[in-house]
Amino acid sequence: MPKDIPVTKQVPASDLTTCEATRQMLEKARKDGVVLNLDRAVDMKPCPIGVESACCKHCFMGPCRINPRDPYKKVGICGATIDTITARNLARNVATGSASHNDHGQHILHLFKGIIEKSVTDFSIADTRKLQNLATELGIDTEDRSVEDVAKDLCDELEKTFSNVDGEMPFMKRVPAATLELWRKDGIVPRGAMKEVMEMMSRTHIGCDQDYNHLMKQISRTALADGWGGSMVATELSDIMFGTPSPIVAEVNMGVLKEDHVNVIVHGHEPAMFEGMLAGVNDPFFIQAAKDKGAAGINLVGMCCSGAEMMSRHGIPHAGNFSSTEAVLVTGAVDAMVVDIQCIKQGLAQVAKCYDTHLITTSDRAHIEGATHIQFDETDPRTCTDEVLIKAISRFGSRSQPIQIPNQVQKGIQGFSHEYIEYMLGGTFRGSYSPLNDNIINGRIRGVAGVVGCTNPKVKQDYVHVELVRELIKNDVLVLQTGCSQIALSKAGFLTPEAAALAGPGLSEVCETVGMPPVLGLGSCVDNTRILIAASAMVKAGGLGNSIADLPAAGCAPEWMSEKALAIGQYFVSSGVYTVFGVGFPALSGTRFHDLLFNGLEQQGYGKWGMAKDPIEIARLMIDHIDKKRSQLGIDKARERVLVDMNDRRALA
Ligand code: NFS
Ligand code: SF4
Repeated sequence: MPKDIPVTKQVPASDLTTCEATRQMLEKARKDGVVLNLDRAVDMKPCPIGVESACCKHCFMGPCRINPRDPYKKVGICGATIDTITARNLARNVATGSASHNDHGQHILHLFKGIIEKSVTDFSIADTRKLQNLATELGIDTEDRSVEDVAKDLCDELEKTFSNVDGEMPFMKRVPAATLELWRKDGIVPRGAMKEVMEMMSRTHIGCDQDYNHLMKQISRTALADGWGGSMVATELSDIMFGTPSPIVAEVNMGVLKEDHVNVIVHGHEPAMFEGMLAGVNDPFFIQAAKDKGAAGINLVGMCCSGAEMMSRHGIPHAGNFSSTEAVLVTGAVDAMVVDIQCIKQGLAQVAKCYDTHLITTSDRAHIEGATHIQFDETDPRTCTDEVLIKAISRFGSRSQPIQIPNQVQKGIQGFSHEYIEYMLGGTFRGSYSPLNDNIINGRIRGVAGVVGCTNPKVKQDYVHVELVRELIKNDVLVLQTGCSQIALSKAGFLTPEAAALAGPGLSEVCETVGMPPVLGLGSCVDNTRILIAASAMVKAGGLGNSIADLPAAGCAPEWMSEKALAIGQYFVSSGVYTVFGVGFPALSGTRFHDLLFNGLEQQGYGKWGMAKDPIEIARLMIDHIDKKRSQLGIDKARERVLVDMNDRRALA
């Protein structure tokens, strides 16, 4: 086994993660002489100026560094102030995040087009009802027309999400009127995603846009082009092609690996290759081939976001979130890990080599040195997926590594799409958010929180996610989840109806009546758009104000790390949601730009940013905001009554 580079200092594994399976694998890796991301993070000393975003590398006169303790004393060589420098840095982060989601969305649209044009024959349209509904919503005529004709028009309409250079993106039709009005007034309605990202990059070139207030507008527009643009296209079309999720039981954590099976992990973000793999592993030819090598079968497992999607749609087991992707290979039980795009650590190549696992890249946008590349082509998916299976089965037949699979595994209910939530609350014929609004107005539910995003080895894995959500539901806040956060809470057992016992009296009463968990898993990070749609539906259902900014709601990415997370955070803020980030925030506090993000935007009618590291403190910020919105709506008294009721009832009992 090749030895990895040694780390200079080591801390107890239990200080780095609260995930028991990951802890065990980290310890095994250390014994094996293999260095994982969690240990590399201990070894890395981030630059203190960079962490505050107080440096600029936008031209080669610099890099220019500003003293974080006295940020207005000096400017860059070109004269750029700390506000310009931080705004430009955030702008480029948001542009990258938005580009990632829009690239994904455009790919999904391309696949959809391939199905309509019949160049793609291995995939089809699974949810024609959703297709019709979406087309109607976007003003496309559906009456007496074939599915193909409607789909073709829908395709042309959604194409504008990416290619428009003026006008408004198609999904602006979904935005509550008052929210859209504000965007129009401020000139931040997104036109087309390619236009917004390109303009963001050009405006942040040296000597271009150097007014942080003006830059802020394009930051918002670029982020909105993600949430109400490419991400929303990705979610909606993925549902139409692969099925709209509804509740399904799935198993989560490394215990889903099976020693006597060929284990194939798919880790990434685009559902097409994973769907292709699913077809491949069900092929009797490969099942027999696996049996011929002595395996009991083929075990297909997901990780990260496409894993979260496959879990939501098909109940495919999920092995863990971002910080566990290297650790899972330490089990020795993974015969192949197949990846596509985003959040695939380059470090996987070295760990895979140490444990004789096939690491296979499949996207022409993401090769990794040391991995095997097998191109996935949606017009011919089996060429790729068959080759992956051949490699995995043959690796099973010649396994040389000792196998150690942590026995952690947790069942949970996944797959709460916006459509299902509407149906669950209102029933088939009058699906509606009114019952949710009613329960918020009468105070049983205090408010709604979106808790989403990554894990980041700067903080103990899963700890902030779990303790934050525990505190929120205890205080009657209904939690909606996506991405790696959802996996953290799934592992901790919160996505079960029994978790209602951990909720406050009002929320647990609602959960018991409806039969739902207090924490609803909505899918991948791209599926954060389901939260936007739910928020819009809440506004439209009435009684909670006119815009998203009026809702008693808040968002959080407690262990964020990616630029996508910044784009998501910004589109929530620009849509009207108070959004708290844990870990830290790349803007120097005490500067005017920081004040704009954390204060000024709210005064302009938007949401705003918040930051805190401690989960209880984050919960406090979110709950205070929810209570502030309740009192602005005049519904704070109702909640006081509910609580008195509960106390009275307890006193009687
Ligand atoms: Ni979201 Fe998914 Fe996870 Fe973070 Fe990465 S996998 S898209 S970016 S790390 S939640
Ligand atoms: Fe320095 Fe200005 Fe160049 Fe940035 S753009 S590196 S602040 S001179």
